Amino acid sequence: MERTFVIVKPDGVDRGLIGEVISRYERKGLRITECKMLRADRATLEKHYIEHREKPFYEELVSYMMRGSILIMVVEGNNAIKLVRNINGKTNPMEAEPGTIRGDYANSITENIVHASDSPESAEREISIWF
Ligand SMILES: Nc1nc2c(ncn2[C@@H]2O[C@H](COP(=O)(O)OP(=O)(O)OP(=O)(O)O)[C@@H](O)[C@H]2O)c(=O)[nH]1
Ligand SMILES: [Mg+2]
Repeated sequence: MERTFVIVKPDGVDRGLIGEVISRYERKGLRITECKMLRADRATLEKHYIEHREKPFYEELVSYMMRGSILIMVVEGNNAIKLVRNINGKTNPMEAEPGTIRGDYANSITENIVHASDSPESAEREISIWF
């Protein structure tokens, strides 16, 4: 059993895609074990995105994530980390396959609907930041 940390980002919430995102994880046999709606503050986002702090898109990313409400959750199941990233699709919407969340709904590399942890270490680090 594995757990991962997921965010439905402000564009996903504004576009009414919370149910769509959650149902895709649930249909794959994963379970939502924690869930909360909130407005993210800069200090929390700076911790969450520490690996990207020197990147040219960092400020745009943090501003976008503060633009509206987000839904944070913990998703559990066998191989949850890899399965959720497969369901989300590639970061760049031009490379994300149809049938993935980003492939079906995103057209911008910044505004790409969802976040999910990329390793067990990131998952535990991110869960402890947000919950
Ligand atoms: N504008 C811009 N935004 C980017 C770029 N790369 C990443 N981002 C944004 O920064 C977020 C985090 O980047 P990564 O961690 O590399 O991508 P990821 O693991 O597929 O996405 P997350 O699940 O959100 O972490 C992405 O989801 C995008 O919102 C880029 O080259 N340009
Ligand atoms: Mg990432």
